[in-house]
Amino acid sequence: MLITTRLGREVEVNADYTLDQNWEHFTVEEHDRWDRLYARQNQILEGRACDEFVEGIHKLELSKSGIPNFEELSDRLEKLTGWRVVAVPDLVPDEVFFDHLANRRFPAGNFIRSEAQLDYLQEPDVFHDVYGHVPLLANPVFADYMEAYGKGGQRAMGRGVLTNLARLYWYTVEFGLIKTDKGMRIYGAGILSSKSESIFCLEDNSPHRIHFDLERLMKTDYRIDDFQQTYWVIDSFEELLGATYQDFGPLYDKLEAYEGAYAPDTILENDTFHSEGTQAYADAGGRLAKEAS
Ligand code: HBI
Ligand code: FE
Repeated sequence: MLITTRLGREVEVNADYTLDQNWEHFTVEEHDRWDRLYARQNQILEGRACDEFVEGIHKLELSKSGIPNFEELSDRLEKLTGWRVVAVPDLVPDEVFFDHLANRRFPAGNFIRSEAQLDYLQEPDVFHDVYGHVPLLANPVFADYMEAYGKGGQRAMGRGVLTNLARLYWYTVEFGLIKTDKGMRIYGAGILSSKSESIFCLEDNSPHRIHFDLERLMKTDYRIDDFQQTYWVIDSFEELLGATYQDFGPLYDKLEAYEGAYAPDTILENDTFHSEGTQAYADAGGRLAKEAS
């Protein structure tokens, strides 16, 4: 079927919004851009990314040799956890996205960011999706969490609480931090694929770092246009999976009855802080202020 993507491109896709990766269509410049992003991020993430991510990079042989061929990558990933990577144009509708995850298929954008957007873009491109998300899918516990999220998403849509579940995805899969023996580490793909946020989320005094609390997090708005004002911290992927292996029914009842949301920088009496932020970065106007200066 013919669709118009969120970026305004007309593309022919299958009923599940996938398309042939058509690996040959990437240019030499695009493969080179991947290589530079890959080298830059690997260096930045030393001592910042969690061990599970680094292990995934090695196990999947995600190396500096151009944009990965999804078939080859999927064959390696499938042997580890049963997941495959499929190509999609860019953002796909929620129900399509959940159906893929529930069936252990990770949809990855079939384009790479432009030179002008090397560090920041809102649409998920192949570098964000493959470098950021796929390594952790080689971890069995995280792989189960992602499948559970897909199944949860299908139920959440039926209950009218999709906004709440999307916050769970955002604050964990995209922007999560994990406390390890070696210190605070990154596991969220939105951070792992961004040079500046990889440093900001760990080293800046501005953001709050609060211990993971499912209900609290599901009531908290997030930002899509700038660094997060709050990062949620887990102790282990088992903690994350454990929190989602429960009947969400009673939780959804509460959330349905709850009007409104907490602002991204809210702090509450019952929050467990890893560090309370100054919010200086956001208060000064964030990215826009930085770009103007
Ligand atoms: N589509 N390709 C793609 N990637 C995403 O991360 C994505 C999506 N569609 C919907 C979506 N994410 C989120 O809105 C859900 O987590 C709620
Ligand atoms: Fe993502």
